[in-house]
Amino acid sequence: MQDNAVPVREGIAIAQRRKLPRDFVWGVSTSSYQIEGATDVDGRGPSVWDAYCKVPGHIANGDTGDVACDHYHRYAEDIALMRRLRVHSYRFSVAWPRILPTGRGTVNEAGLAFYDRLIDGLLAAGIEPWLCLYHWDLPQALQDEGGWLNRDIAGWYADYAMLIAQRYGDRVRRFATFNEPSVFTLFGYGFAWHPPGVVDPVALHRAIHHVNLAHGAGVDVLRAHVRRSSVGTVHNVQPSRPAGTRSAADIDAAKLLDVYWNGAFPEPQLLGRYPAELAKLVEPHVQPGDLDRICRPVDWFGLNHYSPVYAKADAQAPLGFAWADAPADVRRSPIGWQVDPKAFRDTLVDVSRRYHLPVYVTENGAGATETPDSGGEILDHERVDYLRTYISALRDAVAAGADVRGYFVWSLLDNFEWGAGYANRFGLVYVDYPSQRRIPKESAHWYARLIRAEAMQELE
Ligand code: IFM
Repeated sequence: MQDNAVPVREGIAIAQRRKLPRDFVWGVSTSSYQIEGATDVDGRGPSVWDAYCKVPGHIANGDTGDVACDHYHRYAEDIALMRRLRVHSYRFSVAWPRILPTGRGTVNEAGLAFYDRLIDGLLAAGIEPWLCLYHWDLPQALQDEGGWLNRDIAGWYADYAMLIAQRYGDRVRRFATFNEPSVFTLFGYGFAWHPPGVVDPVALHRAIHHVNLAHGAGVDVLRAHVRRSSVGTVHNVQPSRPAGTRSAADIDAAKLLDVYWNGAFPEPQLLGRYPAELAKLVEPHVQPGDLDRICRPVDWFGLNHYSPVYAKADAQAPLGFAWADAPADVRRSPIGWQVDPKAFRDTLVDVSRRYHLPVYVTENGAGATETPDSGGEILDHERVDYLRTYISALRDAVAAGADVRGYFVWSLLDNFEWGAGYANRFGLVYVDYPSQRRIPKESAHWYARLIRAEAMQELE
């Protein structure tokens, strides 16, 4: 154990100092492309990520999601793991091209049946499914028709939401329309780090608006067709800070990143307006009535939060700022992300006050590059420490008045971490990819003990 690490049992006591609301939800999150594999099995159509991964240089080590954690075939084992963790809820995403191989039109019954099995297995294990409709794996066929740049996509998405509501709405009531819309739009159209891999500010603003329109259309469908539905969106919200020299220009760069990262989706969706800096840029793509179509009533705010993000001035950059790493003088995780639980606490308080919605932390966790020790164990003390201090910060936020109702660790399993491939591991459970063996890490045992201890407290 490291010198400064808190022993695990004491860690639970510290993480438990303040009481959380009754019925607080403890869960874990994953997403389809990152874990399912089976990309050409049982009629699944190609997604934009299948194509993007095949281009040399896009993904570290040439990795792809072709096999990933083979969750498509091993979902029952993964549900059993969640049972051992004692989680109440599991947030997963549906792969749009698995149930609609070309994005619209012909339905793939085998794909629908997979999520039936998953949902039924979760319910049988006493775990509530939280279904996210979009975690970035757009059907390639829709991309070929313009993808998020085609305004018709709001209707295509609404039809997809209808299929989901009609098929699963008898067993699922928790739905997220999107996961981190600001990430896939900014990285896809602003930095070319995600598909479709272009740098085009006009396209970025168009895509932002169409994703917002799709969100509004999806909310309406889910609310109308699922009894007792509980609908939200999963936003990533993190303070945006200036890197580089921290000059006035860097400060402006950080403010601009903040607009794209933290404002472009929650503000139109929940406040009915684009942030002032964005309004002019989005305007050419907006039609009368659009903001009413986007700003629909939702039930909760899904917050993904890991660490502050950084920007620096770059006069040559198409968006007027460049992405930056966290400075060397701040505390950082093994993959270089800043560790700052106070920023998490402040974000929770801020989001809760600003949007007046119950907040569920739908992702939080720590990445590392780890291997089992000689005894075959993964003693991930740094992750335990991260989770302990972030959960403690969450309690501080609740004590300060934030309405936080749940917390989901990212992630259940090590998985395909987008451009970083399989090198960055975020799981509570280690995946030995060649054998697909799952090995719960120390953090998994810690989390299970925390959930049990919380349940005991609720009984007191
Ligand atoms: O793996 C991702 C996930 O897909 C979206 N949120 C951040 C995670 C860690 O980078």
